[in-house]
Amino acid sequence: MSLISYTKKIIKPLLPKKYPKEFDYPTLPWIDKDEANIDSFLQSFKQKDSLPYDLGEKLKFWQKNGYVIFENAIPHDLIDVYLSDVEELINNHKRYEVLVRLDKPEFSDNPIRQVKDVSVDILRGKSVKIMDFHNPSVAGKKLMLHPTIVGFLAAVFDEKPIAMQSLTFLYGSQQDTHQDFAYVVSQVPSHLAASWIALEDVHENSGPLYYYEGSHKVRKFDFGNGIFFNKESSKNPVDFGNYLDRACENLGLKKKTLLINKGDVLIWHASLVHGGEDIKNPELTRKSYVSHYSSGQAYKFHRTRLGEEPVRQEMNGGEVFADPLFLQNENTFKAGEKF
Ligand SMILES: O=C(O)CCC(=O)C(=O)O
Repeated sequence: MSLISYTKKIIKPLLPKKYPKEFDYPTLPWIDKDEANIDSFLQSFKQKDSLPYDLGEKLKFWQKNGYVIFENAIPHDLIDVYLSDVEELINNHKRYEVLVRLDKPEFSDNPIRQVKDVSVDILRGKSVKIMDFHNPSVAGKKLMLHPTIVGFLAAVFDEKPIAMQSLTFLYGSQQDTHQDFAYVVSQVPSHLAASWIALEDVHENSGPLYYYEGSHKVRKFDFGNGIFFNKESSKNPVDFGNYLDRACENLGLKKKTLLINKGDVLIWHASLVHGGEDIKNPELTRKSYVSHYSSGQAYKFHRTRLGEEPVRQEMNGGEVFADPLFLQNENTFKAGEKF
């Protein structure tokens, strides 16, 4: 399959036939419903006692603000192994079948490429997202399915979390303000969350992530054909960003900059409004690892093989699917096995 048809196949079949204007209320995660009662939920949520944090406090913060931060949650030596896997991938890119997204004007006709077809200089530069490197990298899987993250999301979905995809950044993304549900779509669009793991301390001039506290409740943007962005939309991502910035400012929501340290994790709600600040010092890297998650009922198939039982890997009470396009490469970066 060509990369262009790969991209089309990822997004298109996951979208509902008739595009909605809002999430479907009955299918919302329990915590997003009006009647949600965290204290009574916790009485029957057995895993809470095995978590190294006060789950009730974190869930209450999430419900109000649309995100949580876990400081010092991920061991630095696991991060270092993942970074050495990334180094190997870039240095010897001609050997590997891993996709990158290049958000640069010169690649706009076909932004998704194989690493082996892109020069080391470009791979090491800005506006590059390494896609789904967790599939070959065992360390990448252990990061995305770390018990701190899985335990929290199991409570948010009241179900087993499934890791859908990952993006690895060496520099700040400088991405427009957005909400993820418009771009990352599962069969139940509200069953979505993301984690952002700092692979190094974040410097304020490196183009940090920003987000608006409590913005997961702003009224949804209409792309002209509903809440998802696709080729039939009459509005574009810039319109989306402008609408969201204005809506958050009008509501007086606080804009926060994510200045966290290596090993800290941000987890955000499907609808949290966020984006990437401008890079003020181009010398500064901002190494980070983003993963998106859904629930078992909303993400039953790998996005490139709808209707086909995926090859599942279970870890810490969460799951991730093997990449059906490159099955032979799954877990071939083995350094993470020692953790
Ligand atoms: O890390 C960033 O700068 C942006 C990441 C992001 O917005 C996303 O993956 O949805």
